[in-house]
Amino acid sequence: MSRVYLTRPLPDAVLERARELFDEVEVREETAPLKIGQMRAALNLYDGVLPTLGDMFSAEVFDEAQNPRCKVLANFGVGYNHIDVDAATAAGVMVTNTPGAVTDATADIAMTLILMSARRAGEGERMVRAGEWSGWHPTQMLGLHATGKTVGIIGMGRIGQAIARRCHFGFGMDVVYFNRSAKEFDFPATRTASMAELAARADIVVVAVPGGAETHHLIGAPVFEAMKPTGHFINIARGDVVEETALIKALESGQIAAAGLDVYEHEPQVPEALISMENVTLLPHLGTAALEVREAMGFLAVENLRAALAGEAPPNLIEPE
Ligand code: 8YV
Repeated sequence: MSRVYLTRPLPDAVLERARELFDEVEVREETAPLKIGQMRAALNLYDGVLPTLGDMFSAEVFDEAQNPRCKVLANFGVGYNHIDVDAATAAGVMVTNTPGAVTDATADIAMTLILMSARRAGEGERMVRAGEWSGWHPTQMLGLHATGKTVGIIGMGRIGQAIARRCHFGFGMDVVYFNRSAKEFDFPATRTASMAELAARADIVVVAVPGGAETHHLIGAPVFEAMKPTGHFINIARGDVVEETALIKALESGQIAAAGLDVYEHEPQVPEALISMENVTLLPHLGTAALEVREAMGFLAVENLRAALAGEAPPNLIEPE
């Protein structure tokens, strides 16, 4: 008898699949993150839980849920910085995620932000809606295609590599990157010795590192100080990877030209300072927001759950550090 808890409504096809595989599937209708009491209840009442961004399964939660019934937290998404994997593993709970399903969708959102920021599309759209038609001087835009521009990517995992390919093959951009290890490419890509070196060389700086304690405030004033004054900063990783106050200062002082963000330090709160700046493109964490992508993520999360509950190795088990 397998009891599974989905912490938010998922695509119908995913729910149908879950109901085929598990004896009982309960879906929480609200989309707000779980509260600690609800997390503890989920760990003690269900064999498997599908948490999403915001459901903070911390060591504190596991302390109270001694020897929980739950055997698997099958995370719906690639980022799992909202789950204390060490505490979960110590309590006998496996944690899985959905890496392969999110790569291209998230890289596409990075390109969306790069293009909107470089060509000031958001500002232009607002002008048209306001009945204005501005004679922007072309020098205020950043041409990308075959103009010899350089993209600098901090974090060269699956998503970083997908962004690099789009920039090189799609827009003829040069690629530099900063990563813990060197990566092999079938096109020229230069690994820099530091983020400051990357920032100095890049016209567009993109952050694509995983969230978590190791990358908290990874990007701060030193990176923005090293960037070109014509540079654009793009974040599609996690909001807390960037020290938001330093980014705001860099934008307000003209240290950097613009920013494009899909994630924020305290989502869904977005600082008024960012909202008030015309040269900042703001998206509401659209990373994987597309039906086909969410279905693929959901099927993978359900498969992780099925395998783990059946005593098989789940496709994407996260090992404690
Ligand atoms: C989630 C994300 O996919 O996959 C991730 O880590 O950042 C998000 O796009 C989405 O929020 C569903 O939880």
